[in-house]
Amino acid sequence: MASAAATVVPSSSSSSTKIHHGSEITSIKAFAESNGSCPIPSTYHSLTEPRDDVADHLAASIPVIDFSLLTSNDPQIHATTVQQLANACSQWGFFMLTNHGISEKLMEEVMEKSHEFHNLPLEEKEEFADKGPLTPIRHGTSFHPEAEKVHYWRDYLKVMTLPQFNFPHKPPGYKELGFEYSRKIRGVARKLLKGISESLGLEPESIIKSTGFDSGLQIFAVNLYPPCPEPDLAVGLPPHSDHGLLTLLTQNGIGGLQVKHTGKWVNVNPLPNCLIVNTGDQLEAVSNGRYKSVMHRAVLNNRDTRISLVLVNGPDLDKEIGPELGLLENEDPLFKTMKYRDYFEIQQKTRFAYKSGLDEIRKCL
Ligand SMILES: O=C(O)CCC(=O)C(=O)O
Repeated sequence: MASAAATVVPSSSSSSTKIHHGSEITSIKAFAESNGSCPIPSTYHSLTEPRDDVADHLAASIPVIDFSLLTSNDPQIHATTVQQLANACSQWGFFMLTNHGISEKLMEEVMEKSHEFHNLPLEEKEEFADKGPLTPIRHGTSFHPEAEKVHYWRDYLKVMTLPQFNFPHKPPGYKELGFEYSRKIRGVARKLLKGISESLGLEPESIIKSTGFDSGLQIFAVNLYPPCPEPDLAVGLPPHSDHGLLTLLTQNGIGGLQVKHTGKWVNVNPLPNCLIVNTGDQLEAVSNGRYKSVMHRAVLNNRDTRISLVLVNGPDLDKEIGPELGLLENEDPLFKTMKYRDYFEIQQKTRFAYKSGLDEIRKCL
């Protein structure tokens, strides 16, 4: 199908001057609403591997971890669940977490307010325009439009919610809900990290202490993927891994997340009210490669707006992170030790370059 040029300004949009900045589209939501079912700009032809080339028979094998069993006082139940966690992290780097204790009501309310945020007029969101990776609150589109060859069909809000809490002051009530959700997610991530430490044969608090987790980073991302008239050409987010220790994700009931497993893409069909968890680059480094930071991507559809809430939980930005010493008694370190802040910067640059930031700290043995 023929494609429109990126510079086409949609005629039906009352705020068309805001949708574009120079030749760049500054909101894919606003653009999609005005573009209707017309062909998408060729600069959005960002899908490199077919979206339908998925191994659907593997979808039902995505591990499920019951959080209430992991935190059980019964030592046998706890130990069995720690073993399940070990298998999930080593074989998939990805699992669904049920019975996590965060209420469905809170999750729905945060989702609703997140949608309201993205629905604010563009002028209202201008004050949050992205000014760089460690800016506390940033709103933008794609990933880094000025630096990209191709763009991604996504608008985002990214907020640094830890170590200090930041959040947009609108729409009313969003900040309070964001705070509650951020802290609840952090609590779940902390308990998961204890289980993961144990699953590696370490003391439960080992990773929390060595990574400075209690003064660590949390980034709260709200991704919005509008319906795309040509979902076989564009992608919401290309294959990438996450920079932190653990990412906890939920979505608004619309599918699109795919995870790479044994070289194949697998659709993630979440169980009701679960959290989707993936291990990040820092956990791969800390575990000395036992728990791989898994590649995932977001594909699109032509009917529904998809929203995902993605909370990346990382170490203290000023902490030197490397393989846990307790794991190095009988093996060499596979990764160099590096400050998380420095790693984060490298990772942001290499993120979508079809290689992992981990390649930069992998040791050549
Ligand atoms: O929206 C999704 O399902 C994936 C989001 C993601 O991978 C990210 O924000 O890094």
